[in-house]
Amino acid sequence: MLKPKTTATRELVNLDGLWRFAVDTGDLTDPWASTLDTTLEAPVPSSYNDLFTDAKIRDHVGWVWYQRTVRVPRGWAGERIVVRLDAATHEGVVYVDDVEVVRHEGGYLPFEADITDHVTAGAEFRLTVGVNNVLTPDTVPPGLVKDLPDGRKQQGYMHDFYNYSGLHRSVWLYSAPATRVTDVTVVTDVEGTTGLVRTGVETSGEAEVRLTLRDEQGAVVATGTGAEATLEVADVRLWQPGAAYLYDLTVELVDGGTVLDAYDLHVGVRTVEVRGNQFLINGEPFYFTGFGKHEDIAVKGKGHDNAFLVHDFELIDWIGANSFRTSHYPYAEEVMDYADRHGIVVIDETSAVGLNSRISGGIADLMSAMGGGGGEEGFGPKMAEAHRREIRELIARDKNHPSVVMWSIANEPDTMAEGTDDYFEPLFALTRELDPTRPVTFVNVMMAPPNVCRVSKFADVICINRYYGWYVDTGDLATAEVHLEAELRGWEQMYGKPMIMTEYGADTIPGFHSVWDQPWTEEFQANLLDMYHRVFDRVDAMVGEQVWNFADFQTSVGIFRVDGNKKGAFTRDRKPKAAAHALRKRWTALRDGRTA
Ligand code: BDP
Repeated sequence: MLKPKTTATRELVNLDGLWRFAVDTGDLTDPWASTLDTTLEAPVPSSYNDLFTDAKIRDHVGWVWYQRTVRVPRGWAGERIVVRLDAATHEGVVYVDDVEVVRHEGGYLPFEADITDHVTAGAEFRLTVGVNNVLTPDTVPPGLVKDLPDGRKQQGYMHDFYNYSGLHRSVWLYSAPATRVTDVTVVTDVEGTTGLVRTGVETSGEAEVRLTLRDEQGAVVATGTGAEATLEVADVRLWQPGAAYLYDLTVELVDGGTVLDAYDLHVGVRTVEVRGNQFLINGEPFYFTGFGKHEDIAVKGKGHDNAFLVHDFELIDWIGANSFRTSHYPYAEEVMDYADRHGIVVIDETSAVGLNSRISGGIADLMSAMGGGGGEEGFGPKMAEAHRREIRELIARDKNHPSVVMWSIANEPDTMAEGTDDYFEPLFALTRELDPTRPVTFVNVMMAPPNVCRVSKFADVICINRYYGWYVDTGDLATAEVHLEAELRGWEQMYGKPMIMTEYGADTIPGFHSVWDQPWTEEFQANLLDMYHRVFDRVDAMVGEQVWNFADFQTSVGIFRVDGNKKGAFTRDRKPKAAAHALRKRWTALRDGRTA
């Protein structure tokens, strides 16, 4: 799915700002049919949960409504007019005046509707968006709504981050010609010093496809024609981790000398390959350093914020990291574009998190209460359908990002139970069919070691999350070290594939200190990470380390969490803990080819 852009033939209006906002407690009839009866306003983009002081809004389960008036630019007569939402978490419905124009499930991926027939250039219309935050046994991620005795509803879920809701990303109105580019797929390869840029272009009508590739100075380096083409770039400059280089591809639809539509996109020429127990980028072994992240900040929750975007990438650079995983859902497209421009490598993950009934007592109870899909009985057909949709839409959105080097189709699902291999095998096949160029993985949970996990055999790279020294062997780093090394060697022997530790870490309260290995102290976090690094350095198949987490983040309440998860190397407001300085020492040395 193409990102909306201003081009020679397309115009774009951003609809962010303060919208009228109302919580649907059952007393609203057709909230789209007239001006919302409310005094509340909510910013877009932002989660709504932490904006207001009213707990009923924060904990609301169900629909909320956003509304604003939009004027269609008067110059758009004769153009197709499209409304595009970058995300509505978890389900969105859009009305133009009284007409429903699109409905979409999945909280972290974009959707749009052609509204040309419902609006007039130069005139205003009422844009109303409903957002539903309910998670059920059939949604991805799954959850369960409980009816409490006092009549309230409570959303339960299995994942360890707060169920922030709302319009988390931008809303756009754009114009495009009737005959237009509807999709572009770019796959790159390298032969000697020549870069190959293979393009596939889909259109909404008949027209000649013309392609022009320019370098960063604007010089044309290759041209081509046709729906399928291969552009050859002599003396190609590769997109490299830490040294991004982006060419500009312009796709034009031409009819008798007239340019009907033009669409521009960045192209990074690079290759990705798994060979033996190595992960190769541009034919060179690559070692991932970095984090599992979250989209999570104070007040805005999961609302996209460009200041935090820039600051987070600055801190990633400061600490010497080269990568992150979009744990546990697709991130805003601005993030992916920024990673492309700055040479940061991304493991791109779907929102399939919490497909596991076995983590912690409360969660197991919740899941057994759920029954059916996602529960102990296995992963139901409706969940599989939602999961397939998540994979399809993620790849459709992110396939052209050079920063994305691998797809992760789930985080810590149950892969121990019978039938989980039957559930996952077709999902791996689907991912490979949609994108034969990138390795595919999922992230394995601690309860499914090598001889137990039924799904790792499908993965190109073994990605595991381990908490030796924290959830097990708590505070005993010597024992943790023995257990960790034994397990890694088990994986290495059984699979012979490259391995990435996609999560390891310890909750840490900044300002807590000790001379002993005391969990929750800054020293303990640093010592625990250090112990993992010693082990990684001894195991050949290790190709990466991503600490859990980049920063502290909000979770649902529970006795395991103190105002959220505190495993960040940085606090929620991005102040470094002692571990951040220790990581910086190791990762800048690795980056610069020194020993720490
Ligand atoms: C893993 C999950 C992650 C949690 C982390 C933790 O993948 O989302 O936040 O553990 O417990 O199970 O901190």
